[in-house]
Amino acid sequence: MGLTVCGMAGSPFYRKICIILDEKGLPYETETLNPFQAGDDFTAQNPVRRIPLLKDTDVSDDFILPDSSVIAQYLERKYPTPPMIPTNTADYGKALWFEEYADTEMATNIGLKVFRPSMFPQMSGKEPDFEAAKKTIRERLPQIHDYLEKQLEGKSWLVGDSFSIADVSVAVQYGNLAFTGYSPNPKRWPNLAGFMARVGSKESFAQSHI
Ligand SMILES: N[C@@H](CCC(=O)N[C@@H](CS)C(=O)NCC(=O)O)C(=O)O
Repeated sequence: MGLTVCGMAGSPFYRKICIILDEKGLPYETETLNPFQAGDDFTAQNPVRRIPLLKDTDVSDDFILPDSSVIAQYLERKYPTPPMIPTNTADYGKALWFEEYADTEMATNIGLKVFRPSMFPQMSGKEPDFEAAKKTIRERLPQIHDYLEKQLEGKSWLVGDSFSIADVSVAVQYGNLAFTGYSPNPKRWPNLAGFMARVGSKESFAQSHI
């Protein structure tokens, strides 16, 4: 079996795939790929130049898939057990919704508007824009926390009663938020705090957030 995940640990989308593979107990290699520094061959692998990529040499030496959602569906089809995408139709729909919400609404606000201005400048010796990050934390994130707080009312996991792609997708976005030093106040969002503690106690999540 020859699975390789290409990307960087700072990417929630890259970690999403590593967690899914770990939950499925599948062996895989990782290859560091920095989307901001990669050469022209990266454009050939993924015309939108984003990580992660999955290589699967079981298929062929040049089989490459971009996009974490596509990769997750591919892995689920190829290795259905244990399921990370629910098989029950209603739960399947709900799980894909949470994945979409995390990958777009959460990633735009947390990734682009908090993580990037706080962390990216520091990597190149520049001043971080904490004011921009704080503005998003104050003005945009509470509605995300409120929504998820409600969705988690009386539940351990977002969909059904087991850990799924819905939980992974949401939790990796909060992982990037935690990298900046901010976490939602557990007094105001207790369900969310409990959820993140449960996800954090998973070996697959802890491993990918070292
Ligand atoms: N929808 C894509 C999003 C991937 C994505 O945005 N990756 C970021 C890293 S977290 C990236 O490669 N950014 C490169 C860039 O913006 O140029 C997925 O699910 O894989």
